[in-house]
Amino acid sequence: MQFQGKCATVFGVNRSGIAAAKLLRARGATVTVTDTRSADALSLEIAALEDASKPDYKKFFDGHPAECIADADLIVVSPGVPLDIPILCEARARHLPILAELEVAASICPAPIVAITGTKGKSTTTLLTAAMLKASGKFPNVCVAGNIGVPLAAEVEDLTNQDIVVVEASSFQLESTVTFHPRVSVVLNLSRDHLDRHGTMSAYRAAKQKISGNQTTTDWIILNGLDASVKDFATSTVAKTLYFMDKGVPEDSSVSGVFREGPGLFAQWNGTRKRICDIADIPLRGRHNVQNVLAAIAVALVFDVTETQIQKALQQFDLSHPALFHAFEPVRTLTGVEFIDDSKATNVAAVKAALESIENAQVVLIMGGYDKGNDYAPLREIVRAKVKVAVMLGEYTQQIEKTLANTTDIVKAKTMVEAVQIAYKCASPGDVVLLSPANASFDMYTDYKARGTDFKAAVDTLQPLH
Ligand code: UMA
Repeated sequence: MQFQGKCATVFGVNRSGIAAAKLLRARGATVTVTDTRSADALSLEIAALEDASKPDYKKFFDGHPAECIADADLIVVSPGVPLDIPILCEARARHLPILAELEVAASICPAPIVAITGTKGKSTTTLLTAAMLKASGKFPNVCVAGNIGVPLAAEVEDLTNQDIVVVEASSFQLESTVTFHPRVSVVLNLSRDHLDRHGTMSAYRAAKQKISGNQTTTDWIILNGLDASVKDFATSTVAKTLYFMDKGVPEDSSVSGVFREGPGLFAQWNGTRKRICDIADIPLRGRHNVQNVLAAIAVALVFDVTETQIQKALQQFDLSHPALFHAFEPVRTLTGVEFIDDSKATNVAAVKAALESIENAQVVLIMGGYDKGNDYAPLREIVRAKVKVAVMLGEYTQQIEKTLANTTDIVKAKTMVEAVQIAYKCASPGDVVLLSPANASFDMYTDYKARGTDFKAAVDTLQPLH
């Protein structure tokens, strides 16, 4: 895509908007930025734009006035900016292209892209995939970007065609892509999430499906063969399909992919089957992480990474990456009660996966937060089986309480400290206290990290019970 001489208006002055604005200016565009927040609130972000004080750099804060798109040839949106705000409806009526920061960056990216999406597990799979590609030694630079926290626009100018990019792609980013064309796409799973933004499941699904819309017959799509809602993504792309499945190897030897059988993970490829590694080699807990590893192995096989290199990547996997924090993270064991921080579980599917991962223990579950349009019904059965008490945190938990009624005991807490204290009192030695909220954190916190940090702090203050 050519940006020289174009006028671009960037919506949202945060990580993505700043990176997009800098990239567009470096590529010869005249840039306008706009944000609903005030210039005061954005002082650090405006400083990060670097040359924002130059006279040709237009800036509109405290909202998006009509003027901000008056000269625009194209609009670039940050992921957090909904596409149905009036000014963007106006831009659409004027047939202005509305592009995601990911679209802009990917359109000039010289390196092949592996794009990973799904409702849960994206960040972990992105890191596992990058680790395996690094271990292969085939690429001078394995760049990790996207929803994981680093916009691709901030990285793309440093890449060459010898490198490779692993992008964590969210529905918010994919929604405004047009030419985005990954060499390998991965769809981990799909369940109800972000309906406050997308409105319907079919709109959410359509956004995710854009990951493979431009793929060709020489590209690959990797799909969860046991998730009915993503399995049939194969029918709407011409890319070659690999499946991953964490239960059993398909009888049909013409099905290619990566599978779990007993304690082993196997690849089945062109009619042959080989053992790649064992469950015991996976450095992360939980069934959902077996699925994430299988998906990453499938990508690795596309790039001819060997079993030995995959095993080495798993052995040396860096567990200290911030994206892994608050994701089923063990915090402390006190008087035989284990505390697990899963604050990153902002949807129902993630809570279900966390509960499935806890074996041979009863759970005291802390949940609640900003509801994005969730349906909690899929939790009823597993809550009845595993959760001895559910502690509702915050003021907006009526819907959860209604749906989980008669499955477990429900108690309410106003603060995290109170929730943790109640949970500790309800737990017996051998039980697990799990913060897995099923909701976004914005009712009480700036983000899920702040919520998880608050949980850890509250757990740290607890004293042993005798
Ligand atoms: N804003 C407007 N107008 C609006 C709405 C918002 O101007 O109508 C402004 C806000 O004031 C803010 C900016 O737009 O300044 C929003 O920016 P942003 O939320 O897109 O912030 P970034 O820092 O660019 O973060 C984005 C992703 N954020 C979202 O998708 C909400 C980050 O994903 C991502 O890591 C980052 O780009 C780098 O690629 C976060 C996320 O919550 C982790 N993602 C969701 C998730 O994982 O569930 C999808």
